[in-house]
Amino acid sequence: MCIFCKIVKGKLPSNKVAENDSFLAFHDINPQAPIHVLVIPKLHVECFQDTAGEMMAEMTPFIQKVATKLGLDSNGYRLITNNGDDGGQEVKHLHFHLLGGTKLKWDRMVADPKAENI
Ligand code: DGP
Repeated sequence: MCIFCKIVKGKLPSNKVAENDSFLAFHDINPQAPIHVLVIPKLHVECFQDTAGEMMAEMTPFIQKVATKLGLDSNGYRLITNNGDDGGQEVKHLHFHLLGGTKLKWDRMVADPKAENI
């Protein structure tokens, strides 16, 4: 069972922000911003590429409500999902990073973008 499935089942602790029957939001253990919350489906889905559109249709309003609950809706936030190894996904259970609480920087993704053909 993956780490996030253990959190869903209460076998690992988490600092919960919100949940419903299908989704859970909890604070990231290694925050990269003043507010850094992970939003996950309770059903195990490995990554965004494997995610059904119907799930995203339900997840979108949940994420929006979490952002509002955290007071991020007016000033803005960043929503990221890392997909697969090149995307830097460490936990193979779909999750969206919801980051905010300050003006976020937008740094380069690789050391030399031109050398990487992007
Ligand atoms: P990613 O690299 O996109 O797979 O991000 C995984 C995130 O999950 C990373 O920011 C740290 C967080 N994380 C890993 N293990 C735990 C945990 O046990 N509890 C919590 N709250 N967050 C975790």
